[in-house]
Amino acid sequence: MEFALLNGEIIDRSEAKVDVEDRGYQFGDGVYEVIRIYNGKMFTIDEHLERFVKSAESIGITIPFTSLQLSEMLEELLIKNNLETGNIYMQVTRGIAPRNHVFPTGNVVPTLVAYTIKGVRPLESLKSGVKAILTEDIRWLRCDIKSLNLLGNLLAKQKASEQGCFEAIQHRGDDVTEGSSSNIFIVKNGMVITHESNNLILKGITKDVILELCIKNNIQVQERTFSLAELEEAEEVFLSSTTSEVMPVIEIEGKKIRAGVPGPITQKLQGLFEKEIEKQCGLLVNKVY
Ligand code: PSZ
Repeated sequence: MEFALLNGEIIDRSEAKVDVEDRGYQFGDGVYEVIRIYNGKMFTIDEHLERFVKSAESIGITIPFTSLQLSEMLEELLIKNNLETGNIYMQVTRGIAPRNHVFPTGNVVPTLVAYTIKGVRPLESLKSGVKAILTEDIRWLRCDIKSLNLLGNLLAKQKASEQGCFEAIQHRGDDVTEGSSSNIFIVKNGMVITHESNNLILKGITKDVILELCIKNNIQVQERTFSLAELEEAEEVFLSSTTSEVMPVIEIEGKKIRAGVPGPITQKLQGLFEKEIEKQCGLLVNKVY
């Protein structure tokens, strides 16, 4: 049997149902996290919980559990579901109330759900890289909140998928922001460059791990806005996310980057990232490097 977490209780996954008037269902009025599991252990769990609480607070939702309680419940869920490699999906909504744009008053309790998904590392793509398209970033101006409202992201990803590509790199006019579900990095004159973490992008946890790895390993790094022209002229391009880790981008809009092979700095960071996983979660069986 598979289990899910619903409002603090671990129950049969098939019994975990939400009300039609849950505000997450009707308005996307909630926030979420995806946490990567390697060897049955949660990678960067503190960072994910911190961002979860922060996202919730930023829309006025108070999660009715402490971070410690959350991590203990997730730990129990992992064990009960016997998850070795995969993800935990967790979301909290403002709760169940008669449909009204105005926030409900009174004792409406947030709905908190978590469940697990089995999934291996995308080793083939990590080795050979992926293709991307470009698309105008049509999303709202609070992309720093990990909101359930993902229509802008979905439309971008769908467009990429229809063109046989893995990711859509979004830009606001001339400025590259982020992927539909990833952060974007370029290498220029040996320097790693990625958009600063402000309201226009999600402050990726993988991004922050990569930035720290750069600093510790004397790879020059800059958090700043970069242009479409800089993207086009980049020596290397890669993207990052919880499930994609450090993913080489080898082609954008049909134009190959570096003759279509992952670059040396990207590969170095992939190796360092695997070491970081092993530090937190134990030895990996299948590796890129
Ligand atoms: O399973 C998947 O495809 C996942 S799991 C997490 C993501 C995709 N993406 C998170 C994300 C995002 O949605 C946007 C818009 N920007 C950046 C990221 C990367 O964030 P982290 O590194 O925290 O996963």
